[in-house]
Amino acid sequence: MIRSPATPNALRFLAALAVATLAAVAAVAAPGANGAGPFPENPLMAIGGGPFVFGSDDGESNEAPARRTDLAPFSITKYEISNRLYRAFAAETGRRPSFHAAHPALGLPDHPVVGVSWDDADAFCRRYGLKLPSPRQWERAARGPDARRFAWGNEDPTPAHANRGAEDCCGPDPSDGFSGTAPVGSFPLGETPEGVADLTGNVWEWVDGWFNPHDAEPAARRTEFRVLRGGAWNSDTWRLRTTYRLAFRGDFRFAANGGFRCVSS
Ligand SMILES: [Ca+2]
Repeated sequence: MIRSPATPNALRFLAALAVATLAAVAAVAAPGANGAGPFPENPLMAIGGGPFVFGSDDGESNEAPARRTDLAPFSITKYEISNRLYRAFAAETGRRPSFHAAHPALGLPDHPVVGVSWDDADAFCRRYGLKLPSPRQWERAARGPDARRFAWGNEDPTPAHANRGAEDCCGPDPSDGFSGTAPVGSFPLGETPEGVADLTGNVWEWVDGWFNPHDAEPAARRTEFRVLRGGAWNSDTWRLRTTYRLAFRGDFRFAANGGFRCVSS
C-alpha cells in the first residue's frame, strides 16, 4: 500500500490504475529561442525570465504562501514526452520500458508515456542534456507572469481546453474526446500564451526535487515523496490548477496518469 501525506490524493492517483486496466546527447537550445532541442517532434519553447507569483494562498495549505520570485529564462518541451520518444530512449540505453508500454491505448506512440518512475523520467531528460523542471520552472511555464489559474487563463476547463476528468472524482470525462490519455497536443485551445501544450491535464508531470513545504528554502531536503503537477485525464477542476501539488513516491511506476516533460536552463 502506498503511503502518502495526502492520502485522498494517493487514492485518487491509484484510482487511475483501475480505470486504465484496460543517441548521443544532442545540442540543446539556448533559452530564448523556440523550436530547437534534441526532439524535432517536441521542440523546446522559450519561457521568459523575470518576476512571477509562485505558490497560492487560495488552494491547499501546501500551495502557500504565494510570493513574488524571480526566475532566469529557460526552455521547456512543448509537449509531454511521448511513448515514441521514451521507446527510443529505452532502446538506446537498455533501460526498462514504461510499465504501460504494451497497453493497446496507453502505449500508443503519440500518447504521453505513463508508467515511469521519477528516476526513469530524470534519466530520460539527462540523456538528452535536459532536466526535469524545477517546481518554479514548471509553475512559471504553466501560469505565466500573470498568475493564471490554468495554463490558458482563469476560465474553468471545458472539453475544448484539456483532457480532464469528471468533477465527481476521480474518473475520466469522455466529453473531451478521451477516456484515458490523449495524443500530446490534442488541445491547442489549452496551450499557454508561450505555446506550451497540455500543462493542464492529460497526464500529471514529475518535477525536480522533493516534496517539502513551500516555505522551506531551499526545498532540497530529501523526503519520502516527489511531486507531480498539472492534473490528468481523470482530475477534477481543483486538481487541474497550476499551483496544485501531488505528492507521491518517486519509485511508483504503475500509474496510468503520470508522465513528464523536460527543460533546458
Ligand atoms: Ca500534463
